[in-house]
Amino acid sequence: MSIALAAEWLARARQVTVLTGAGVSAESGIPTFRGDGGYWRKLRVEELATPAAFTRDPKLVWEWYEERRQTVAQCAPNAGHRVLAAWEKRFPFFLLATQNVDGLHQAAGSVRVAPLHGDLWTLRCTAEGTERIDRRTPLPAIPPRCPACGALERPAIVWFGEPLPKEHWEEATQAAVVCDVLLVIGTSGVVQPAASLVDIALAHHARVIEINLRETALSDVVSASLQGPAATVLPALDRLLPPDT
Ligand code: BJW
Repeated sequence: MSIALAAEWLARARQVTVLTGAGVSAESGIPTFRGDGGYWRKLRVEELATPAAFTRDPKLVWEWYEERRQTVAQCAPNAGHRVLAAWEKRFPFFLLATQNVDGLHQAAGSVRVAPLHGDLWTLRCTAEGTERIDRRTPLPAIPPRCPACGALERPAIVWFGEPLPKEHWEEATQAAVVCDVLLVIGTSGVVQPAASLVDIALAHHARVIEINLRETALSDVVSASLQGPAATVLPALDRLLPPDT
């Protein structure tokens, strides 16, 4: 599928929705979850990002998050993030639903963001459910404790078996229903319900354009697959669009 045709679809679109995954931040230096380098101390994400893993060993789970917080703190948005931030102003309707918790879309200037899986910098009290932002890394103590009540805090991130934040999920599904084009960038498409945005968009006659280094679980159903690094393909697509007026 040619990038020129994808650009043509985008040029005609008024309503654009985007779903991003870890691959969009890979060129900023943040490892993805699956495939090469997808293990941490021989553990898969499915063995760490669960309420049961946290109950069993909160320190271990926090050590994983602490390492990731340290990595992300040293990373900056890349050209892919920047194109998506600019497109927010280009299209009359635009929503960026992201599975990423690194905050790099927001750092690039994106405002119309629906963070589906939470935020790496927000801590939630396991007793009271209150949340606070703490960008210190390393944190003074692992696992951290709630300054108000002393209970254990957890990362405010959606783990397996937990529901997505209702407001953001509803916003994302609505955006998938109404969009002319859904861009699906840097995700393996194996985690639900985020991946189901593709089915929703297709059922409502949108064009779905995938950008990924390789074939994914979604490649067979999307309207177009563009293979290549997001930080290269997104600027290339952008250059093919008519000048923004
Ligand atoms: C590049 C690139 C470059 C690299 N350029 N590309 C239906 C069927 C089966 C199972 C389920 C189902 N519905 C629900 C489930 C269960 C589960 C699930 O999906 N399991 C599957 C693994 C089978 N889902 C859930 O549990 C969800 N909750 C839920 O459904 O709740 C229901 C409920 C309702 C009411 C009450 C209670 C419950 C929650 C899912 C939460 C996922 N959270 C995680 C962990 C967070 C940890 C953290 O961030 O700290 O979020 S999992 C992990 O995967 C993370 C990611 O956001 C998510 C997606 O991964 P992503 O982004 O796709 O990354 P990768 O690594 O998989 O792929 C990277 C891609 O980039 C690759 O394709 C590369 O090729 C590509 N790439 N470099 C372009 N430069």
